[in-house]
This record gives sequence, C-alpha cells and structure tokens, in this order.
Amino acid sequence: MRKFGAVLTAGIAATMLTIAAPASAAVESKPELPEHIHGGTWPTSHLQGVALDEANGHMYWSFTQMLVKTDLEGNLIGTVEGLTGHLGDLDFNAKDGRIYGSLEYKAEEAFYIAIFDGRKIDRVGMDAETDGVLSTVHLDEVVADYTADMDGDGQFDGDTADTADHRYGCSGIDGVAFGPEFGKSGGKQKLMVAYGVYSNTERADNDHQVILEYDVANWRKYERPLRQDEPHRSGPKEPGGKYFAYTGNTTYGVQNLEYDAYTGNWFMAVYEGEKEQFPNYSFFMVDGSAEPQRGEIVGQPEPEEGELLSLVEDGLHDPESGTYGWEFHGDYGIVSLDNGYYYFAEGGPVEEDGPVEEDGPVEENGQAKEDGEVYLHEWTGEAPAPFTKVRESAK
Ligand SMILES: [Ca+2]
Ligand SMILES: [Ca+2]
Ligand SMILES: [Ca+2]
Repeated sequence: MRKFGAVLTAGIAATMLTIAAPASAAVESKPELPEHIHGGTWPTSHLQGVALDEANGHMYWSFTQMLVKTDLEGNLIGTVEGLTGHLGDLDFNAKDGRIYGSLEYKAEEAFYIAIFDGRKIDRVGMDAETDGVLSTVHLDEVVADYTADMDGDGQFDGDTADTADHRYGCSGIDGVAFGPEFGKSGGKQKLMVAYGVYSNTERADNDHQVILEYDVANWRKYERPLRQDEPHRSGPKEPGGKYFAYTGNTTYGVQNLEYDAYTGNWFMAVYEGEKEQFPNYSFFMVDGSAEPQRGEIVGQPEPEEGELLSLVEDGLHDPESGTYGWEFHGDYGIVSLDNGYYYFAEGGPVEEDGPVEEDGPVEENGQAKEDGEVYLHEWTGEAPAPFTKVRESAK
C-alpha cells in the first residue's frame, strides 16, 4: 500500500545536513522502561496510534475499531470494542488522566475527539457506546473543511481523493497530541489535531498539513456518549487556533503527531506524498520555538492568509520546494518520553502461526489479524533517520 520507491530518490537528491544537538544537551540516562512492548494481535485494521500512562504503567493501543489497554509487559487488561468508524492517533492527557483520540465517521460527516477514561477499562469486550468509558466531542471545523464544495458545482463528492472538493484536501482527522502553544516551550497544554489530507497530484491547494488547536479545559460541557446510529454535534464551534505547515501533499496527512519536550519540536509522521515537485519525506518536525507567522497559504483557489508554522531546518533538505524532513516511519504510533527516548510502533498483518505477506491468502480466508508493538528508540539527530532502536544486545 505504501510507496517506498520515490523515497530513495528523494534521499539521494537531498542535501544532507548535520543536526545540532538540542539545547537540552546530552541524552539522559536510559529510562527504566522496557525496550519492547507487544500490544497483541487483533481482528481489526492496523495499529493507528499509542498512548502511554507512565505513572500507572499502562499502554493504550488504537487498532482502528478497538482500543486495547495493556500493562508495560504487554499483559492484556481490557478492550473497548464496537467502533464502526475510524479511531486514529492517540495521546494521554496527564492533566485529567484520560486518553484522547481522533474518531471519524465520514459517511455521516461526523468528526470527534474520543475521550477514554482509562481507569475504567478493566475487562476485555467493553462496549464503546454503553459501558461508560468513552465520551466524544464533535469538531464542526473539520466538517466545514471536509464537506467544502471547492469547485462550486453544487455537489459535494464525498469520501474520495479524486475531486476538487474538500478544502485543503481535508480527508478528516488523524494525528493528535498535547503540547504547548506553537512558539512556546511551556504554559497551558493544548490539544493539537491534524487533518488527514487526500493524496491528489492534480491540485495545488493540498500542500499543507493543517493543525487545529483546542483548549480542552472547558470541554466537559460538550462531552456526550457515542451514539453511532445518531451522531451528535456537541462541541466547540471554532478551534482556538488553526495552523498550516508547508510539507507538500501527503497521503492522508499527519498519521501521528507528537510533542517532544526534549527537542521542543512537534513530530509529524506521514505516508509519503506523490507529487514530483516535492521530495515526499515521511517525517517532518515543526519548530516548536517559532511563533506562527501570518502569511499566504500558497496554492489556494482564492488568495488566502493563515498562521504558518516553520519546519525544523535540519535533516534532509530540498532547496526547490524549500522543505526539510527525515525518512523515518512513525505512522503507527509515537510516544516521546521527553528525555531523548521514544517508543515507535510497528505492526502488520499476521496469521496465528506467523507473519504473512500483505494482501496474501490470509486476507481472503477472513482470518486476517493485525499485530502491534512498540520499540524503544534513542535520539541521534542524524539524517536520514534521527532515531535509532535501543537494542537488547546493547545492554
Ligand atoms: Ca463539488
Ligand atoms: Ca492513521
Ligand atoms: Ca499522538
């Protein structure tokens, strides 16, 4: 499904830079966390995101239609099931101890932040609607951009990439993360929500990642139980901020978003884009120390201004498009431990007795399952990949 061919070409053509060590200096001593955690094997779509509750020793895993809770040895504690939409990336909110994730119902034109009360998840097979562990807040802003009739023909073309519709190419939402406001290193933690963006090489208005900012401190009044047969619309009318990062078009936008207090930057893992005029990197960093700048959101049908974010100017560089990035696959889950160590997720289709090829016979006999796990990584700051796996053998 993913295309790796263009990546190699881009990597060779790009200028290699050496990244400076972050201001916080050397990597701290290795944390007392396992180097590998297995999230299990589930009859769902693939792993979409992970969230760590370090204080309580719990890991949460988004398997698209199911939330899984394990301890840090990978022992199963519980699951929340019955999601008919798309549960995407997650993050843990240290302030209220809950897990926030993106949840899409494209046919119903409903886009939510799903809020799981992890403390109440204590058994396998809990129901997303009726067991009181999940509340949802609707995001009107996403609906407005997703459903925009951009070519003005009076028709909204729905869930397809092959159209001029969807403002900024918005396909919904996926990456979510808590962190400080852009341009700040501390202060109130805001929830940042990144758009999915369809891959389409025929239009010029889809070359930005779009990030909405919300203050969830007053969200209790909006929270409602999930009702999938009757989607509610309770939520903030507008985001607290809306930001644009020029990366070139990607395939479904920011898969995983994470704030890294160690470097002070925001990580964006994407499935590579296909436009020839871009290097189509798989990993970008937004400079968290840079104040957003008011400027033109290039490529829009009518000239439009917005709050523009700055990419970290390191790693790989493509002078023609002016973009910077890295080659690293964090699409299935990222947790920054905020000390130079990270969990990155991996996963894929498996059979009971071992891995199988994607699109292999297991897909046909209806026994396909998806496996998910995370591995501890360490910051290197190098290019093309700025992280390296912490290996058991290095102990
Ligand atoms: Ca249209
Ligand atoms: Ca995803
Ligand atoms: Ca995240």
